[in-house]
Amino acid sequence: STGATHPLALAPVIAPPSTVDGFVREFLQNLNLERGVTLSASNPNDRYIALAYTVRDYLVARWLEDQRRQRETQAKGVCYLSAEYLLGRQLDNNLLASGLTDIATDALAACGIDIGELRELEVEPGLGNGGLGRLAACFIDSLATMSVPNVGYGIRYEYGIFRQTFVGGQQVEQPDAWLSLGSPWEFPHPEAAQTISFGGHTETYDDGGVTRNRWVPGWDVEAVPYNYMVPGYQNGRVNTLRLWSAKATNSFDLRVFNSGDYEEAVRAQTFAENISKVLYPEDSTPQGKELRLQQQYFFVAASIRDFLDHQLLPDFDLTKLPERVIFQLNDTHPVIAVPEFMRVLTDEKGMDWDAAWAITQQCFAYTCHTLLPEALEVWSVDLLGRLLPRHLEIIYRINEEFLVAVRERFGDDEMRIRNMSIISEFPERSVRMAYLATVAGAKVNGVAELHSQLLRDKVLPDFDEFYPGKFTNVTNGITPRRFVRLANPQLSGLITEALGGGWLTDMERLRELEAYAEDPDFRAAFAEVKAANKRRLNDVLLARDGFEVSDGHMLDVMVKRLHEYKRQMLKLLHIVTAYEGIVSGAVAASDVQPRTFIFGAKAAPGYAMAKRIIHLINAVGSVVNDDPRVEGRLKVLFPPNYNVTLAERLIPAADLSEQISLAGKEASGTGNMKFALNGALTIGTDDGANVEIRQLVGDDNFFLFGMSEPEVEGLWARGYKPSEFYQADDHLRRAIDLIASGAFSDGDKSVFEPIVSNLLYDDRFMVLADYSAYIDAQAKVDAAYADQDAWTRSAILNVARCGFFSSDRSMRDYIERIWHTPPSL
Ligand code: GL9
Repeated sequence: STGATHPLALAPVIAPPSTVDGFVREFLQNLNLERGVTLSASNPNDRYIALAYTVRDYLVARWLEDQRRQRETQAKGVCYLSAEYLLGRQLDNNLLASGLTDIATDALAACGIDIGELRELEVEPGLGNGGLGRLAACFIDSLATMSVPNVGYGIRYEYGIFRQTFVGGQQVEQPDAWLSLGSPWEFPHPEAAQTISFGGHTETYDDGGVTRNRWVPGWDVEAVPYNYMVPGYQNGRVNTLRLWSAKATNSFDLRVFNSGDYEEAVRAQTFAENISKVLYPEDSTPQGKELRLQQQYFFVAASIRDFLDHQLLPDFDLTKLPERVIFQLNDTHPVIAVPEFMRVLTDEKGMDWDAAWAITQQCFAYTCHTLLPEALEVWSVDLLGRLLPRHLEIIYRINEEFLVAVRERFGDDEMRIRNMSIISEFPERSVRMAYLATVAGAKVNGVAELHSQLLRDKVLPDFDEFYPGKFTNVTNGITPRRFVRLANPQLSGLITEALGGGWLTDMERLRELEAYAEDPDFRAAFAEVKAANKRRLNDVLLARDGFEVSDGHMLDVMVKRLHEYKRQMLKLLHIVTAYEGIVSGAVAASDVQPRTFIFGAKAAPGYAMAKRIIHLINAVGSVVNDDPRVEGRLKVLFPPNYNVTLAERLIPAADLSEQISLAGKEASGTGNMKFALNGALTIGTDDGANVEIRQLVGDDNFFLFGMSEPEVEGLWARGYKPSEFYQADDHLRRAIDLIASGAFSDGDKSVFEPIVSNLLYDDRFMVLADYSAYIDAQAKVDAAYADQDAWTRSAILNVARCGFFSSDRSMRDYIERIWHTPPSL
């Protein structure tokens, strides 16, 4: 209690009235008080910021109330630890969640402002690379919508994922200065900074007769929390996302200052602040950089401290932690939290090792997002020991005790011991973070049925045997609020007309649309929505990139990170084959179903092959788009800088969703779900969540092709020779020869030679082996598309049968099988 006596201060959460007048007043006040301008003197950025503050003002009361209640009830909650949150724009989402969309639109119109124009000014926080970061954003949306206590913890990168531009068809990265015009959605709390230590050494000391180890750190930085509201969908619930930003500590400054070296003081400041400067743009291929480990430890140490010191009541009995919290590890990135938690419980809280370890094993769970061996993070002991010496000791002890237990169970099977050790010896001594997470976690989950199965059978079979019941699956999901309601308002309107309200938080209700698939009027309306979405996309791409989306074209879309395993090259070979067929005269242009192929993909800046493939897509695009022989039939568009904002426009307009990874490589995919829920049909391999999509929508409504995962393994075992596939297939040979001839590089054969020879002589992801099956499946797509009404029926069935992929369902699975965190109302 503050000792307040004024009646207003006794209920100190004040929300403005939910009326147009109330909104106008709040908005104008924000222009005056926060921007220091009048309406007539304001510029568009002032208005956007004032609008954002106004929406915030409505949500804040609920947020403060939910925080108060959480402190009071101390209900069990989820601390989601994720190095990435790919949030997308906030304004529309927060308007939708608060139910203020219409009021805000009218209020701004009454001020002479088109809210649509302000919407376009928001720079999306791109604090993630792709699927993994977007998944985290979907999950916190669902948790808030389901009223489950949750804090999302992460890093407030000053620069998010780079802005992609094309120069001469090649990717050039630009910094993403997303904060430069202000950041109205965040609440900075510099006064609540945590001090996070690094380096130094460990020492033993005498603790009343017992010898203990402790850490004597070498340097530290401040972790400043920035809080974001995470509103549930029209349920009055607001959870928190807390992102940490690095700042130099005073002690750091002071020490250097006392040495009289001003330049050195400023340099030290920069060094500290580098920690949260930039998101590493490598998806699935961590480079083992020291700064990245600094980032990881920085945010998990701050988060654990925040939870223990500020979320718990002061006299909390730490042995009760498993009833109060679960820390979910989003991939290996936050796994250093495990030894940090052990260090805090033992070294700082004085708990004995066994008790601390028993608690730790109940308070953590781990999600694995990949099978690619190069994506499983490993830190060299040398680096880890230098940066976090005490943590390395703790990891050694965890490993020692773990291996003792393994020996007890399996005997002195040295091969197995070596395979299961958290410490690997080759090529250098290092810590396998996925193993550490598996040993520490109460549960380990993969992200789709196939992936979870392969994780148990291929990646961690010994662990699966050692820990029966620890491994489980939770198939990924996507939030229907952003990816259906906001991205596709017209489809949402049509669904609501048919089903009434309530489906957006109960997506299994989409099943009721199955009956409507048989209704010609509904099909016509559905087709009209798709056509309208294509027109809207045309407007967006025209304004953004000067591209035109022609009427009557099938929209064939492949959007995702550029990676060889995802096989953008396979898509490109299909395009080159279609093009070559027409220009060689083998196929009459008039017989070809008009198609526009759309790509969206960023390549990791250091991934040379991926960047070359981007170059080739652009090169093929400019030749195809300029060739009068295929005009009106084939078009290739590659808008740069694919991001959440563009996804929201592209996906609802798509007819065909390309999900064509080599079977066994794509852990889940989540784009695949977004397309299906927006009425695109999928052409895909039996990989990741495609498997489950196909099972749900039925074979008649899905274009399956290519080898299955066991067939892939079989072909590897027999010995894969891509050149044999090249020799055996005329179309394939002609497509590859055309690329090799320099037809897409002004006759210069050298430009794409590395791609050609990689395909012919290496082809790790078996593009050539799946080529002919892919071309056949694409012929079936053409045939199916010719019957528009039947296609629309299939599209409706895709929507009707994919309610399962709501992230609300994913959250229910985590809650019931891993977290045990019921809603707290
Ligand atoms: C990924 C997997 O590759 C995807 O298949 C999966 O859908 C998502 C979410 O579980 O996780 N793992 C991973 O490292 N990325 C994924 O998309 N990469 C990026 O986020 C770029």
